[in-house]
Amino acid sequence: MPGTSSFLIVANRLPVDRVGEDMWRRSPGGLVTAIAPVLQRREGAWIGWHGAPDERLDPFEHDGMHLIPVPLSEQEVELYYEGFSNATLWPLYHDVVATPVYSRALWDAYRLVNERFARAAAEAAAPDAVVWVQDYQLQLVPAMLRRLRPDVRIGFFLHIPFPPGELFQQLPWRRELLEGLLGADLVGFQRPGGAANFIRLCRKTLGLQYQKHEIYVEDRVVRAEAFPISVDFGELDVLVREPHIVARAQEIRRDLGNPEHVLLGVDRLDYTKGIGQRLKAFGELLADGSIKPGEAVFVQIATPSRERVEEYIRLRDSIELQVGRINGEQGELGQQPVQYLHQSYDRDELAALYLAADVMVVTPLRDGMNLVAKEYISCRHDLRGALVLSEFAGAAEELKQAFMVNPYDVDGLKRTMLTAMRATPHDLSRRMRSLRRRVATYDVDRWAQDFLAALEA
Ligand code: ADQ
Repeated sequence: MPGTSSFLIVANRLPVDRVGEDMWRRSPGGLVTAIAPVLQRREGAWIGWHGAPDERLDPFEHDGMHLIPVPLSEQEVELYYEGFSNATLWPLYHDVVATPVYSRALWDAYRLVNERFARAAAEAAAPDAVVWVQDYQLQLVPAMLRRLRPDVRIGFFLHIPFPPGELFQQLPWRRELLEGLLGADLVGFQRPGGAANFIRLCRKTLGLQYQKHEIYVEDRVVRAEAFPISVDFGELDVLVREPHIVARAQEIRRDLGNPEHVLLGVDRLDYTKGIGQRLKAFGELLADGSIKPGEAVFVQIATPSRERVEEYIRLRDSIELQVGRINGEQGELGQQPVQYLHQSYDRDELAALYLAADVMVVTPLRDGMNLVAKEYISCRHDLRGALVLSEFAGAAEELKQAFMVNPYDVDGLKRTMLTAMRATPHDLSRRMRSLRRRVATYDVDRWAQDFLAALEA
């Protein structure tokens, strides 16, 4: 029996966090902001896990959205989410910067949970519905759903990089994953390179024919293309002009001792983000006297993330050791060059931090897009502020006017951070104007519209 939703989002998580018994709050983040209005307009539904293991919940309404919880057991969280998604796929898709774990038990759980999501979507979708599946945790869902419901139109978007064949081929279940994605009518990637990697792999591994963006799968055509995700430029641009944000930004600078340069990093605490590399570069600049004591402060905000996965536990220890060393060796009484905060902040505080920072340092070793870079740009209507950006972030494809770096090159990183700190106001405003033009025209709303237009064409 088909369901009643003509538009469905399927994602690992529902777009809400629990704030009390049966009380929910919309989760922060661009995806929710972009998709919530589409859902509300189209009477759609969102299928996802609600965040608590071993709990079954009935579908409920929140904020004009129909939400359909998918249950996960404690063990499935461990094997499917922390395991196959975050200890196998995440490192493999990010250039194997950590060693992926290949385990049949993790794969079995991944397949089982993907099947459950596909069944939930099949039950909720109205005849000929549009279903948009999100991200690496659910790559088998498109094919599973197509088997159950050949009538629906299926889109898939991968938020993280899609790796080159040399790496992807390591995966013992590479055929199954490619076939899973090929269940979709449209497979979206952050960069054209991701789409090209995928198309080449379909030819090489599955022997499929293709032309440009189209792959021929039996009697169907699957399109694979890039749709670079973005942020809500307009919302940030308005928010950051509000007096309480401006005042808070000034207060932050004062609390830091009004240094000449405030450098800022904002990331989930993840080994792909290059936090250690940027701290090393900053520490060396202090040690070799390129930055005078008290001249600059580095604020590193690191959101707690995946705290039960082993690599993340090790990363936290190593970053905290590094911060302690730099402050111990280069600091003075009452004056620490690195301010490290292992905490989450709300939109207002993040906006104030962006406004307070002279140099935003975004140095991932590999990143699907990196929204922090685009958020920073959205907040700098004053045309001040410098963006130091890794060439390995998806965002580098669009944000050509940033100060580009290779985060593996410590000397290059040091040089570029200094160049950004010493840049003239004229140079900064010229760069920022062009960066803002890009993010303003290609915002998150446009991203969702473009993807859905291509899916429904
Ligand atoms: P992430 O790896 O999480 O996303 P990113 O794109 O930078 O990386 O998004 C992080 C988001 O979390 C930003 O909106 C940021 O403001 C917020 N955030 C970070 N630190 C925070 C803190 N301390 N407190 C509160 N909020 C914080 C994945 C991919 C990316 C891709 C996005 C979207 O890895 O490459 O850009 O999905 O597709």
